[in-house]
Amino acid sequence: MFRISLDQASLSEEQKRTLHEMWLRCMRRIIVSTTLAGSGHPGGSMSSLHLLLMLYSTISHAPGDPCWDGRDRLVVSMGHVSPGVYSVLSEFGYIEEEDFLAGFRRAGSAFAGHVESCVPGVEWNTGVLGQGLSAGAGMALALKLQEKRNRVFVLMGDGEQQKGQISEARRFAAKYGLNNMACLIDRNHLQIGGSTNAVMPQDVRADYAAAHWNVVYIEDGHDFEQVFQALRKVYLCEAGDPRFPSAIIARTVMGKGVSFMENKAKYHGSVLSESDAAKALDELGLDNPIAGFKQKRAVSPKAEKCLSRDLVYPAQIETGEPRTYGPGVSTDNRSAYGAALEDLARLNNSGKVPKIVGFTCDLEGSVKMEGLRKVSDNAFFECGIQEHHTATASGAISREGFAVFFSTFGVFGVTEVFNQMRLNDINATNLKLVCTHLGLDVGEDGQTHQCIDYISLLRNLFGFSIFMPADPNQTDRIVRYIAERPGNFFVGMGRSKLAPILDESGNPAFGGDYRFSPGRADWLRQGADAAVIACGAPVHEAVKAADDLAKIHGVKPAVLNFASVRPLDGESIARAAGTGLIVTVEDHHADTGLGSMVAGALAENGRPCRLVRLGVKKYGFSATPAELYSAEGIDREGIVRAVLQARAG
Ligand SMILES: Cc1ncc(C[n+]2csc(CCOP(=O)(O)OP(=O)(O)O)c2C)c(N)n1
Repeated sequence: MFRISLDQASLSEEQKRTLHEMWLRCMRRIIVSTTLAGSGHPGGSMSSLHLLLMLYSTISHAPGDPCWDGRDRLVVSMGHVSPGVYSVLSEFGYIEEEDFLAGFRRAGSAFAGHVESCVPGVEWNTGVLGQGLSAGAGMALALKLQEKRNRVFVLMGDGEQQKGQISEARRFAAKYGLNNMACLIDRNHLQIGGSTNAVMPQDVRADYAAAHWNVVYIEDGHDFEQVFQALRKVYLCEAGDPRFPSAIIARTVMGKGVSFMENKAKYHGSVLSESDAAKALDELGLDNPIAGFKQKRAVSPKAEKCLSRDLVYPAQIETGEPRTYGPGVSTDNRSAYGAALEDLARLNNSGKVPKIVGFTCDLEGSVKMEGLRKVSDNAFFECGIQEHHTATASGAISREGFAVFFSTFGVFGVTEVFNQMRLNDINATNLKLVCTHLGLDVGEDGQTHQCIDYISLLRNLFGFSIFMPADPNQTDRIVRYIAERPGNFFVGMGRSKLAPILDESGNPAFGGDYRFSPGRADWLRQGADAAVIACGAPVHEAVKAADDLAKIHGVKPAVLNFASVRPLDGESIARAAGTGLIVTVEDHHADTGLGSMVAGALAENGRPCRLVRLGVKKYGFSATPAELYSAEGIDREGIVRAVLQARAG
């Protein structure tokens, strides 16, 4: 494999010649792939090509073992330059050129329009601009914690610099001294809408310098020697203050190498016609393989060898003995979460490298992460009011061998950062997103803080389990359960103090030997006259309502706690339908949460049953949770009323 050491003072003539030949072959691939596909992004692929080639020539990597532990990480944040990335990966032997050219942007092929990590050599799926620097920061933090010497590089566009998340990532990387990372910016001064200055003026160099990054500017990002010298400067810690990360800003030209494409914003996302592609290839002195490949593309793409990544997760997480909160104890779920997290940190973070890692955004006390911080300060990251960055960075580090908890309020950890969570999910992260202050249970902070869309949003993410513990005992057990498992988990809770839920004999329903089991509802009360299905804080109201209905009205409903919202317990729903009446209760938008899931399950299974869905039907007031629950009819009285009315017809 072609490799250049950053210890050498400058590039040899032979290396320059080789690099030029590589560049020509990659230019051919970029032109041919995009013209064959009839879509794609040739302009940025060409402007960043010298940067990519020099990166792959100098970083530590092993094409035969793309997930090699000792590799440097390269995140291509501007995922639209996939033709350039795949071209360079062909050059370095990660993939076969022919598979890429025949399969680019086709169903069944791994070579998607924006880079995906099923292609060997691609570290992180991107395409949603502005998230790559955060992902790189998460990886760099992981390497620091593990005391590894590998480095992280992030390639970004200059239009992309307009995203606010990048400022968040810059500050985070500086705060935590991530001098093992560097970014490279393809400064071609163009984006889709034209000049970057006209679209949104920005002083990229000043922005990085102001955040304490070392800035290296390259006058000509198409001069391999200049790119090499910039990387060398960073490598030798000569770029500035060695405690901080570095930014290499390279002046480049959109469409570089084809005279009639250069400096034209149009070629950001327009491809050459076949005749223009022929002209471009001719200008570069290259052969034209388009006709031959057209035939190859007439048949279905070969099933691509997709990279299956080894799961990197702590081999063994000690979960300890669950805590039981007895009948007399009243505490909030978030305190039970904090106590369980502290236990986990105590049990797992005494070695050189912590296993349990926590992130929050200026809400440490409210989300009860103080215990984790006190036990292992090195594993707790205060990220400031920078939720977008934190969502991505915590996702990225969760793929590097840590059990990662990100906690904030629901409106900030779900609603605010939905797209970051979506990209995490696409990247198969192992994040434990534990959100507090859900729903009307937030109370007087009012409607901006009352998150009522957590289920509806998270249901869209195929990989997220959704757990809503009913009380402190169940919270404790769910937190221990998720700690030892890879995958994405959401655990949601309100704000109020809750007494432990008691079973029909008066014992804590989720204390002692109870073990949480996803996809299994808890039948808290048995009854044949109706079934009340609830999750989260309203479970308490449902239990009280059932007791009232039995005592006062002689109606005996079953009560089911759906702590596992996803996976959903379809069997229990079918059984509950046997009562003829299901009432769902949730502190969530009434149309889009648990009730809608139950409705779907009933319809799909053809179960005839009356269904009443109680939930939030408007943005809430600034009032006590009790007042708010009463206003929406999701309190004890509201549930009693709903059951009696539905039974009366
Ligand atoms: C968050 C987000 N917003 C919008 C887009 C659509 N988009 C794709 S590329 C692009 C312009 C990027 O400009 P630049 O970073 O300069 O890349 P270049 O044009 O140089 O390839 C936009 C707006 C996106 N992918 N992500």
